[in-house]
Amino acid sequence: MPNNSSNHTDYNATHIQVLEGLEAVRRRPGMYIGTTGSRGLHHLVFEVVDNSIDEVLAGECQNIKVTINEDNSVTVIDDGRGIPVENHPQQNRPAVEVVLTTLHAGGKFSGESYKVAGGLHGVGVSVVNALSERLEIEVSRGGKVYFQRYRRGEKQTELKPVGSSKTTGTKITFRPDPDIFEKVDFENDIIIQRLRELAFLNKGTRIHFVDLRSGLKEQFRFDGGIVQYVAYLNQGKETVPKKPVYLEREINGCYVEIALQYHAGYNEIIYSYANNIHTQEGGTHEYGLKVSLTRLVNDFARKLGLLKENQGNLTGEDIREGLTAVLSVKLLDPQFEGQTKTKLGNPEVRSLVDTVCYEGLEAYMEQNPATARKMIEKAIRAFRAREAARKARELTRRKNALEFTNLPGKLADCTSKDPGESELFLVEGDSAGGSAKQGRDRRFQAILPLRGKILNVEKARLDKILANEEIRTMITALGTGIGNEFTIERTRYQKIVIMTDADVDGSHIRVLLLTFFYRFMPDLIESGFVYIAQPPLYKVKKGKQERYLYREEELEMLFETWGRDGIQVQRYKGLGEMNADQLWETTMNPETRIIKRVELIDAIQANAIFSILMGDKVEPRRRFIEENARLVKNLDI
Ligand code: 0RA
Repeated sequence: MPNNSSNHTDYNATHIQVLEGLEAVRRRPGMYIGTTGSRGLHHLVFEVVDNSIDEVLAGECQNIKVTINEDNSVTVIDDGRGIPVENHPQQNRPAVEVVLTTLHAGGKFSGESYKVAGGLHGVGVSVVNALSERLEIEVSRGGKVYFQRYRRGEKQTELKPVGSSKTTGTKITFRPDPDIFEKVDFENDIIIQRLRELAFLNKGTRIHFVDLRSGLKEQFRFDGGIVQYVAYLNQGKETVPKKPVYLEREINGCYVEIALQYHAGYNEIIYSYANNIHTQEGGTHEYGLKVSLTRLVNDFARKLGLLKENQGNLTGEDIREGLTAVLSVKLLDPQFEGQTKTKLGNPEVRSLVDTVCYEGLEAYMEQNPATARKMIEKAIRAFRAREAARKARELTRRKNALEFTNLPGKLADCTSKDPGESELFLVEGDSAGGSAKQGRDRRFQAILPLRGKILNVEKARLDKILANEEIRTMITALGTGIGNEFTIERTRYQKIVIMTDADVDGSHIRVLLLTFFYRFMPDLIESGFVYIAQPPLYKVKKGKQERYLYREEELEMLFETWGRDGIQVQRYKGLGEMNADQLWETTMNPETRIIKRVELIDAIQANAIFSILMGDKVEPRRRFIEENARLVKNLDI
């Protein structure tokens, strides 16, 4: 944490510049706070808190407390230096009064310390004052407590000492003006979220929140700062490394912090900040991070021999797959650009962040070679999957272009063209496929047989599988396209039912198909379009009575109620053992069947299992299959 307290001695009333009055703010509030809706309302709180955070950045404040009072007024207390109370030399009135009644007089002195300036906030507490029906300020400074009250930006009392104090700090209570704002009810979620973020970004700062309307209380203090932020974002996920990498350096007055960690998933999260403002549009700092990360991972991959000379570089996208990173820079004169003024423009910051990231991460990787290897291998897997998806896309596209008939011959399509009622059964094996074709209701049920052997998960990689005829046929049958071009609206079926045998091969095919959907068509799963058929395990007969059993326990229960005498039990090993009528009755008829909708969690689990089954090492795979034979088999039950 930078501490600039050594050079704040002349940081007093004389520095406060006087610009203009507050009527303009009340006339055109949107100009200053964006909207007079909920966003603008909450902006008032953040404006005051940001001023306290400026004291934190100056190394002068450790505690902030935000209270929503019962009347929807808000109190912000900090233990900073306190707004100066001495007379302002040109204006001959207390500096605090100047701060509260003059635009841009919040003490944004150049070259003194890091400030939240120019971005979303930084319009000054005077704007809050102008837009508040009532504002009260209490300053503890120089052994005394001072008090003053305002109404709609106009002072009601002179600044007066009202007591003594051994500490310093500022307490501001304001009630937003109902004449200005559409609604004056604060939402504690919005406030809590920002306070948590500020606590992460300013390590060691204690931030209290109290909502006196509901009694809700929160307290944030993260001594680990953005390391804890990344851990928070990755909570519940499997990660590499276990603890996020943390890099911190101050170069030429610019303080840079980076925390990063990979998780087992695929999405990329990079949150970047400049002077505590979330730079949603990125900017030079974020660019510097991305560029250096790409360069370093490639350099290191070559050094370790994980990328051969004749192989091309990993792309930034590959390297950032599954990455969670927080980047925070603090600098004296941040320039915010872009549509929403949330893009950092300072050109010098790019190479500073690049240096901090490259040198820091290089040292980290040298000290932690096993972790480095895992991180790089993840990028290489991403690279392969991306390549495979591209090839599969090209293949299906080319195929469609060449063949006049769009739909594959193996598909027995349904007559309905309404995706809402159409079902596609992906059936393991040609013989079961044949029964399913005979047994189905062809009006709305389509059948695509997939040959089991070709899809043996243990023998083929996902990229090979994508080149596989059957899988490409499936992609064409679905009609959605794949990867970036995937369009859920084009799906020809809103129920896609995986129908496989209840044995190990069947479970492997399910794992493969689920992994495939998860990686290349996740929307299909999120939309709830993917299902698993549940064929029965047994058929039992006693005299003329017949029943199908779908779970192992049901057999036990049956023996208990029916006894064992004269009972014939037929165990189904595969779908192929059922004739067309039986298959229809037990597994396909919407009136009588059981099908399980695939949840995202099932797919994530399948994907994890797939990775192990697919792993290069034979031993862990064998061990996994042995230990998890039941799990693999019951993955979707
Ligand atoms: C101007 C100058 C100084 C501090 C502040 C403003 C200040 C403003 C706010 C708003 C909320 N809490 C605040 N705390 C401080 C510098 C004071 C000095 O040099 O002692």
